Amino acid sequence: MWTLKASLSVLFLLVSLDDTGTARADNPIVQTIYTADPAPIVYNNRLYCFTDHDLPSSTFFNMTDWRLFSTADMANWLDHGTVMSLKTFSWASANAWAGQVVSRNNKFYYYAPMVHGATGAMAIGVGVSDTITGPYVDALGHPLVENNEIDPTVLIDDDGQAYLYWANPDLWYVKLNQDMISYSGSPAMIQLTVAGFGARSGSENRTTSFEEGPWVYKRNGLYYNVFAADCCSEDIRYSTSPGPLGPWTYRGVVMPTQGSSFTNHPGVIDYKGNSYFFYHNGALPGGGGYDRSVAVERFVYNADGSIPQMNMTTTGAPRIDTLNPYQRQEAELIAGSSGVSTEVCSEGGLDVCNINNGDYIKVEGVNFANGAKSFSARVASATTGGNIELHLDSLHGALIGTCAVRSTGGWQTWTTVTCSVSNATGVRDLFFAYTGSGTGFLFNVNWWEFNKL
Ligand code: FUB
Repeated sequence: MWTLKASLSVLFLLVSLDDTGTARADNPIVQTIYTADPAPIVYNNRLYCFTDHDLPSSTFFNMTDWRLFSTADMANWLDHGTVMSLKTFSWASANAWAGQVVSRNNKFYYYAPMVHGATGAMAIGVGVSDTITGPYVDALGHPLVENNEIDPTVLIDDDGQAYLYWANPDLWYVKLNQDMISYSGSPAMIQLTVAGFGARSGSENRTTSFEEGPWVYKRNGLYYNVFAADCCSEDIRYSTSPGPLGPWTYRGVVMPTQGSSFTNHPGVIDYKGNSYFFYHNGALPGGGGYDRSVAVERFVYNADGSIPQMNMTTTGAPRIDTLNPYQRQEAELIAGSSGVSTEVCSEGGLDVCNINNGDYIKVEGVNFANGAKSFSARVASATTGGNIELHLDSLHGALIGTCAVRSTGGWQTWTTVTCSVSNATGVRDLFFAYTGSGTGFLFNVNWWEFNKL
């Protein structure tokens, strides 16, 4: 049962307390908060990744909201903030766990597990939104299904039939109606056999390796179920089938047990001609079993449709596009960072906040082309401010400009500062190094842009 993980996790928590490293690589994809249970979806030529939100120093999966990040280049991730929370569902009381968003009927449906307060059991709710970025509202006012099992995933087949699957310890499915918020027939179990899901080697008393986190999709006529296996620690395995309901054939391990998290959770997607495998681990400082972080690897399917085995890396997926610095960019578009946070901005969207002397943000693949002449940023400060230093290629690389930020009279009192820039040409990684001599936070940043004049 998923409850067993609570006791096993103490070991992982102790290990994670030793993690005092400060390195920020491209994996995990988010450094400002702990994220878990990735659910990628492509919409309008952009890759969105919905995540859970682990709380710092947790001793259980006591999450309260769901987050969204998106990218157009697999390197720079835009923070969209909270898109749904336990407060969205009046009947929910705890455990904002692994969900998935699918698009249909010109709407977006967010299937997510949480505790049904009245029964104390895990139940699956449905959030709905007209836009992918939310906010999502409760589509039903009550759970869609409830049997104390979790981790919903949805497949919409080519014939239009949608299937909701969820799991742990069993694997359930039900046929969703066209409206995506009701179903036909009764929930039924997919039989878990060793031939279908592999033999178990973990500690729990189950026959097959199947544990939780099914991610069901169809590719080139083959149905895939990628899932968290064994417990605990989990690895990631997969099965394939000629149909949405089986018969499933076990195909092997996608990612062995790695990283300082006793759970893992798959999300698989094709984007701009590449295939990506999303997962989570405990790689951020202070990370562990209850403080996880989402990461991604690029992979290539074998000719027979099989998925190659992958390892967790800190380098992540290669960047596949460049960024135009002459268009206004949100400050919360981040490839790597240290120290900073994000918050809701009074001018819309989010801003970057909690900036201290020495903190930084990295943005990758910035295409300066023939050269930038100036830089502008939208900033606010309730203290004496500081400086935004602009460095190329590394945190201490060539300094191309420095923008001074002074007090604006409040953390949400915004003004635009501009400074001159030199020697910024070509495609370069850009580091915003934040400096200042005052104590406490220096300033907030809402957006930035370079100018050719
Ligand atoms: O994040 C809470 C639970 O941990 C998820 O629902 C499972 O898949 C596991 O990752």
